[in-house]
Amino acid sequence: MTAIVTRRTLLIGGGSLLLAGCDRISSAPAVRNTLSLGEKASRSAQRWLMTDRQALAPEFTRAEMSPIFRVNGSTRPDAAEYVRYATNSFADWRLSVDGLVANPLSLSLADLRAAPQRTQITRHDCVEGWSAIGEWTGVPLGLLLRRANLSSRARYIVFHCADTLLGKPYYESIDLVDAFHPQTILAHTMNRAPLSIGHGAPLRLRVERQLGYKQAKYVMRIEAVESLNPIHGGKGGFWEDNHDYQWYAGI
Ligand SMILES: Nc1nc2c(c(=O)[nH]1)N[C@H]1C(S)=C(S)[C@@H](COP(=O)(O)O)O[C@H]1N2
Ligand SMILES: [Mo]
Repeated sequence: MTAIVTRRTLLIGGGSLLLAGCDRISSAPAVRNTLSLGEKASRSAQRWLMTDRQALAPEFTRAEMSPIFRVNGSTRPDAAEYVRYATNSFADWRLSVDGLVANPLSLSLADLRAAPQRTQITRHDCVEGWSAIGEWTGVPLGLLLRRANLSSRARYIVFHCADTLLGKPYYESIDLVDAFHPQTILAHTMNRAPLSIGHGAPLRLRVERQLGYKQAKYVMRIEAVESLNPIHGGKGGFWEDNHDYQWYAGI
């Protein structure tokens, strides 16, 4: 089940393929006053897309992929457990899916590769001011949550990572709208090769409607929770707790 859905597909009949940076342009009064009827219509379509949490992030072609996709943040976790898994090419590694689920899961990389997959070419935007387009393949998170039989009490999904930054564990969280978004995947493959350690091996989150720091690398455990308050600093993520970054980092 490899599905590549592009924004173009979504917009067939809508007439607009120009989606980037429109807000900035349209806020200038001179420009706003000269918009034609057609442009106004496409602008409202864009606005709808930008506010609709179900909307897809733009997808790109292989020709548009960045020749270099840099690594950022942790690039080689030094926790003993992680080093042991890495030394053995992650053969003994397991992803645990637990918390508010009726059927907790413990999945190997082979299990994850045997599940239905999604491949998407998307743009990663880091708050530090760089972007890169890469191709990601992995398992839709929603599929795992369904298999785990998520409780109706669950409100957030937390990603616990193998690394620490500034001596504190890296973690991230998203709500259920993003968790079940079709482009939210747990990627084990990047640019058609197994995820490298620099980019988060063996498994990382791709939550394409949000900024780079939400894309948790080195995911070891996925926990369904009712509240984020009891977890680490309580704000839902490493950067949210330690640097006042927004929890919802919509692009
Ligand atoms: N576990 C973990 N995940 C992380 C980070 C990190 O330091 N540790 N850095 C984040 C930031 S700020 C960015 S921009 C991206 C970088 O991903 P890349 O190294 O694949 O470019 O990972 C995000 N996920
Ligand atoms: Mo980032």
